[in-house]
Amino acid sequence: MEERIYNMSVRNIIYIPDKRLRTVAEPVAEINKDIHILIDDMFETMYKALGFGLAAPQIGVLKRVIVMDCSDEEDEKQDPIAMINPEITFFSEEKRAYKEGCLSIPEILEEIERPDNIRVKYTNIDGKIIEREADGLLATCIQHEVDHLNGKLFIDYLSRLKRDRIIKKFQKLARRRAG
Ligand code: GNR
Ligand code: NI
Repeated sequence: MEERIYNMSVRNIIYIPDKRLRTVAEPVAEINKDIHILIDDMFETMYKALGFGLAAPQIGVLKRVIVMDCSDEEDEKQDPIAMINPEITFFSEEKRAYKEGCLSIPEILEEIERPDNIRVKYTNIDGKIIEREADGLLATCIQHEVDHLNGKLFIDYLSRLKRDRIIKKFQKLARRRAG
């Protein structure tokens, strides 16, 4: 087996209204070196941006891959989790609200209510199928990231008025960037 050393790189995060954030991502068919490089780069990008999670479409890669680290600053250790082809197999009736943000919608924070407890099935970086439970912030993060793979964003849970205001603001910013 070929082993090569490479440097992880921070990739560019894309913002709304980029259409790639509204596209359903493709399942990963084979876990190969390209997927490992993608995941390493996603962690590097997420940690640099100080996010709790990142989905591949946010760096313009339309594949069903997400990374997360919901450990808080007081935790001694990091808790990096990568999921390939994640599927949520159970949602609790009980809900919980968190102030959510998204690296693709900078500086917008809104309280969003979601199921508090979930089960998620996914393939890990070693190609093993894992099924686990999650609650609290991790459950929220997994739901937020899986939504990205389906072209869904947290602002879709807001009232239409609020959502349209946010979209307009970012359309204006994009026009200004394009000159
Ligand atoms: O950094 C992020 N914070 C966050 C806060 C509450 C619920 C979900 C998240 S995920 C987000 C990073 C991001 O945009 N992931 O897609
Ligand atoms: Ni996000």
